[in-house]
Amino acid sequence: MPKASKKLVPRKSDSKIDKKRSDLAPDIETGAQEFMTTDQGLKINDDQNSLKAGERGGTLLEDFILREKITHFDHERIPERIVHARGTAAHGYFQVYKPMAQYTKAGFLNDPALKTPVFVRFSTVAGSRGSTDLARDVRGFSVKFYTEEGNYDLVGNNIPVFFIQDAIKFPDLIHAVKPEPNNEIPQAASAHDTFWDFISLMPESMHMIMWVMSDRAIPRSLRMMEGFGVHTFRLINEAGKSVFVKFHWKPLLGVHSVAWDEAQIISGKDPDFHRRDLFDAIESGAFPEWELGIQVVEEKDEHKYPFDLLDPTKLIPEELVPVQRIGKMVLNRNTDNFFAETEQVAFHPGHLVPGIDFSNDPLLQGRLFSYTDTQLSRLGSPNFHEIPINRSINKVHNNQRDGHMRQQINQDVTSYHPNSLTGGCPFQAKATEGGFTSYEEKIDARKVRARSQSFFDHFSQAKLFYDSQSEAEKNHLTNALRFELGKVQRVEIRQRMIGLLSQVDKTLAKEVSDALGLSVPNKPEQPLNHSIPADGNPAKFQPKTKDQGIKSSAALSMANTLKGNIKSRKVALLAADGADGNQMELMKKALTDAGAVVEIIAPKLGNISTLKGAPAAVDKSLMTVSSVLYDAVYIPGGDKSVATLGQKPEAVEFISQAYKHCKAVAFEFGTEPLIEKTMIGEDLKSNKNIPGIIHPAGKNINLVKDFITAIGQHRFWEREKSPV
Ligand code: HDE
Repeated sequence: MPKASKKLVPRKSDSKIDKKRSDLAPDIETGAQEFMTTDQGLKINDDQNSLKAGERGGTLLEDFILREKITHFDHERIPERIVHARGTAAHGYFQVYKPMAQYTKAGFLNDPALKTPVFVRFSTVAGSRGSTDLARDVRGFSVKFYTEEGNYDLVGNNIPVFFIQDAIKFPDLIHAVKPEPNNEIPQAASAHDTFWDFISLMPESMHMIMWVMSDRAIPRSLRMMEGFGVHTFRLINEAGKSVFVKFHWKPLLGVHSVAWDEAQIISGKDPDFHRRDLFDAIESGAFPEWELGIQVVEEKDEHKYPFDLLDPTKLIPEELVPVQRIGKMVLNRNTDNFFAETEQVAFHPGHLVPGIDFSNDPLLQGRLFSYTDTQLSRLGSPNFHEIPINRSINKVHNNQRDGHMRQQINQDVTSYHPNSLTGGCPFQAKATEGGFTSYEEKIDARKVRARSQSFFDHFSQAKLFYDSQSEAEKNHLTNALRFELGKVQRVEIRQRMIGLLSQVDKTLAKEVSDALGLSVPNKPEQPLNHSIPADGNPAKFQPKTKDQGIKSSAALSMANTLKGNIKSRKVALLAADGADGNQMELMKKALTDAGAVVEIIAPKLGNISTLKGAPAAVDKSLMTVSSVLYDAVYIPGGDKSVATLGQKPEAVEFISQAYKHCKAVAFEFGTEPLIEKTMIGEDLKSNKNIPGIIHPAGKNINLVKDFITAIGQHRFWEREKSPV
């Protein structure tokens, strides 16, 4: 029998939140027991054989160990999230730069010395749990702040607006985008008839459509995307004064995306691309960081803008209200157990702390019902707040009792309030003691099912977004629409979409319609009859256009994002036996010193013998990777290596594809026989100075330095060739 050593499984963090959690957690969560036991703690002697009537006999019903194990296995799955099922998450902390007392009394936004623990879950919306990370989709960006005043959840997206204006339309939107009900096709994709049928009848979605057809919907990394609270919220200060606020997360690595062709290839080569990227970056110590930004609007200015602050299909242009960066979030610890943490975490926009409150955005108001409701069916019990990842670090005291899987053992005889038997405990807290009080908004209204006339400008901000894009971004957006609508089978849906697009931008509509073999209608069919109530007055539902005050907004284009930083960028070093070891080492060191991750890729695993220098260990073989998994490619010299790679179609394609996807590629003297076989070779014949292609025959070349600068530019979209 093996000797048991009673060693504790080390925990990766001793953060305050973990300490508080492990106080409450049963022993089993620490993994402290080394012997295998049943769920009742009985040590197991044989986990290899079930109990049988004789060695070759039937299995006995008596085998409680077998039954316990199989029963548990049979019930391992819980319903996946109805939306945002595919996700990944990490731990970290948030720290405010300076007290924000002027706007809010929230404790975690007032103490710069305080590191508030956070748990952040990123997700796609439409696909199932096992779907690809690189689907064209909105990304969820949910942050749970474990504050000393209770949990605060900021449950946002990487796009600042939404498809619809009222929560009552959410099930329709999601039914339309999910796989079609007859054959469950397609998975994690909006490019199908039911989605575009709905959208073509829903003009309020046009602003959001511009965003999801842009490259924002195919991020390079979860670490390189913005986050938005979407709705307008309120901040409330100690004196009870309220301001309106929009929340932003600004990534310190800048906002970057992949190409659509690349996204589709990644989905096959590595469907876990984003999940792996986040996990690897955190494991390697390249902790992702975002700054929290706020746009503040005084109550008196509520009606000052050409859009309604309560309309979730509108953003506040940063030129009108600048974003103040008020603090930083760092993700520094991966999950230990995906199910226990990422799957069981339960976010809810209604998890609030004093100093923050809701606005009347009708989409937000509907969400306030939905999230607890969904946790009840997903996690199966009103006690989901007791699951470790959902526990508040502030101790919970109330008269809620019992229910499925209750963990807390309440010892009081009272479970009601008021009581005298336990001295009135637990007590209500005054506002001055941290008790939550809702903002006393003045209301004097009729009870109506209606939408404000201020919500009916469906095209102006869609146009503002489109007009703010760079040429390359506009091309990508146009091609995304060509792709999506090209997959739509019914011509009338495509035609209706062209009608809607023509109200955003005539050139856009024309370019999309050309690729679809259609023409732009002179007067677009008004699809509004479908989107008004049965007794509604159609005149009231016509879109209205309002001047947005600005023609374009720099903040809306990724072309203006932070560039230059190559921290955690992945570079493929393509080599074979006989490669120049000195060049490899020099380049690898320079890139690694600048924070990049370099992987040596060769025809097979093991070591390659180099021309000069020590043998180099191969990280990946050409069979298992592809250039879409890297940000840049470098090819050292060495005749034998160059000749070997030249004979491998995978190597030639690797380089061509990196070039096609507009990435930085660098190669040394003597690599010409290989490069000539790639797409680069052909183009170099007419132009020696292709942007992002770094080679000794280029102008004033410092290969290492120029390669690093080029990687920092992310992509050279000007190299792109139109697919149509
Ligand atoms: Fe959600 N949403 N949502 N949503 N949402 C859910 O809650 C819902 C909306 C968002 O990482 C569900 O726990 C309604 C906008 C994120 O666990 C569900 C409406 C925004 C996540 C739900 C919306 C979001 C969810 C499914 C229209 C951006 C993932 C599982 C009124 C501001 C949270 C769950 C996570 C998840 C309902 C619209 C963001 C069903 C009814 C707008 C990031 O409750």
